[in-house]
Amino acid sequence: MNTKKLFKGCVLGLYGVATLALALVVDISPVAAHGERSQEPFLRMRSIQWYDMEWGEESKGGHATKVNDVAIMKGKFHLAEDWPRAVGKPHRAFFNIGSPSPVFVRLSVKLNDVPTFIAGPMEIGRDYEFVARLKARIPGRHHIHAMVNIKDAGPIAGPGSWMSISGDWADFTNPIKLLTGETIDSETWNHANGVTWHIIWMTLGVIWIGIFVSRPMFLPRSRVLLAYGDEPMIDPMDTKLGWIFLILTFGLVYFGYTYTENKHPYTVPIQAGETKVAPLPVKPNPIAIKVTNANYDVPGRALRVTMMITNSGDEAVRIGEFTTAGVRFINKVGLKYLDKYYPRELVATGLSTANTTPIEPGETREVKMEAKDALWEVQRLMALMGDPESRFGGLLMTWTDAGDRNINSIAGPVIPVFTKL
Ligand SMILES: [Cu+2]
Repeated sequence: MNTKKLFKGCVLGLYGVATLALALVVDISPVAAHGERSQEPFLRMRSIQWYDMEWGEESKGGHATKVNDVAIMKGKFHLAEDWPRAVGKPHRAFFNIGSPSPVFVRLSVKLNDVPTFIAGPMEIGRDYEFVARLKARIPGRHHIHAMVNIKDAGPIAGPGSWMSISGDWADFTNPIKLLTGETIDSETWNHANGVTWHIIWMTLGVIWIGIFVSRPMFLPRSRVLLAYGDEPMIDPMDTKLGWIFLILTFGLVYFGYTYTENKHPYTVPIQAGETKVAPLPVKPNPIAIKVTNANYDVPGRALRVTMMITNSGDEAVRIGEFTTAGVRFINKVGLKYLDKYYPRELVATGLSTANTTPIEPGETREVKMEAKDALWEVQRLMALMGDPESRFGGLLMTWTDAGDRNINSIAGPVIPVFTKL
């Protein structure tokens, strides 16, 4: 076994130990993956609302991604108008992928066709489309989420799906062509260098602390300091050692800097600043929705929403889907448009309306919609009943007969109902 293999083995072992430790404290069922359900419902329902998600070829019925091959993950998200007051506004947001350790290498991300590698502002009420190119690195079956990290709010994860990687981790390479023409493998490049510097600085630190631990220990030293001040504490040896360490530290920094400057005369700093991405253009939407009343039937596990829907377009529309927190509640209309590889554990067929006739052009109708499924509890979305601001949110999708889709982000306060109405 060579050192590279040994190192990879050790890292894998560490992941294993960490997972095992987590498994002991968290109740993990096959689809729970890594705790996405513990994120507050208001974060999942009323901040970033995801739709049209795809997780590589596998999510279209294809095969697992081989180590070194690229999987394309894409989708869209809407920043809810009803953004919770308790959540930081997306003034600085960074799109990322949530995965159990670096199983994929994120080669690139495009938001609305703009390459993004720095955080930037996003607009509430608007939509963004992402395309992420992920290079398969560690074999296995991994639960992968799209997510947006928002300053003052933290990471907001989208729905997750399983992505498989086949092959051998030892075969993984990540060659990158530098601007100077040289090609390096970022997986292994300068690995020894990194390890050496860690050892050098850690050794220095350990010796420095060691000196003060042994002559004498912290506690007696602290008591002398408090009683008599620092004068009796410093002997000539301390001063000498202090100088040696000072000169050594500055010498190492200076040597390291000049060596690097000579070896790599052309360097570019890590890019900071901001990526300003324009949101997707607003699609004309003839549907206007006003939520007038909503309640959650606790024993029946159903959200009931009463809303006024106005169709000012020139084609009749039907309600087909209500998506919230990545969970897709669909009826017969929505089923037609449901991509069949969407994670089964996030699809609920319990969407219904009292009146199923299409909403005609020019019509304003009071619609009573019910989204009923045990997923409300399974996904722990009804924990919002315990929030000081019990509001639901989600995307309501309507379709014309021709298959045109309108998306409205709806929200409103929810009142719990503990007995059947
Ligand atoms: Cu997950």
